Amino acid sequence: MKLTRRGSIGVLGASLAGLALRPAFADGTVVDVELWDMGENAMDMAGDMPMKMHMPGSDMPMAPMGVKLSRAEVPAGEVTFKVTNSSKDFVHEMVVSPLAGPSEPPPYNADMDEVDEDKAGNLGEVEDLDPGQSGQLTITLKPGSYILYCNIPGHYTHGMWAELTVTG
Ligand SMILES: [Cu+2]
Repeated sequence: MKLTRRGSIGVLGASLAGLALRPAFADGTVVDVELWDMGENAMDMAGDMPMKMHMPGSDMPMAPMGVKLSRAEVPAGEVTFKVTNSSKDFVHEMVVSPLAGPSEPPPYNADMDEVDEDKAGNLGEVEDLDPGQSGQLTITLKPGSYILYCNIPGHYTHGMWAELTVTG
C-alpha cells in the first residue's frame, strides 16, 4: 500500500502478455505464496508481542497471520510469485523489497504500523487480494536477501512477512 502503486491488474496484464510470447515460465522459477490468517479475530490476537523483523531467527509460532512460501531460496533471474489469499476475512497483499542483509529488518513506519516502502524499495507487488483471490507477479531478482510482506497497516507486525534468499 503506497502512493506510487503498481496495480495488480497491470501486473497480471503484463504476465499474460508474456505468456503469449513464450512458453509459460520456461526460464523462471515459481514460488507459491500463501497469505494466511487465523480468522476474523486475527488482528486482536498476539497483543503487543513483537512480531516484526527485529526478531531475526524467530519462527513466530504465535503469529496470527503469515506469509508462507513454497521455497525460501531461489536462483537469481526471473521469479514468478503465484500468490493466494487463503483468508476468509481479510484483504491481503504481497510486496517484495530488498533487505540490507539476512534478517536485517526493513525500514518501518511506526505511525502507520507498516513497512516504509519508499525507504525499503518496492520491487513489485500483488495488491489488495480479496479473500480467496489469487494473483501473480514476475520480476527479475539479483542475488541477495529479500522480504515478502503484506503492507496493509498492522499486518506486518502480526507476522505477515517471509524472507527469500536469492543465490548467485
Ligand atoms: Cu495482510
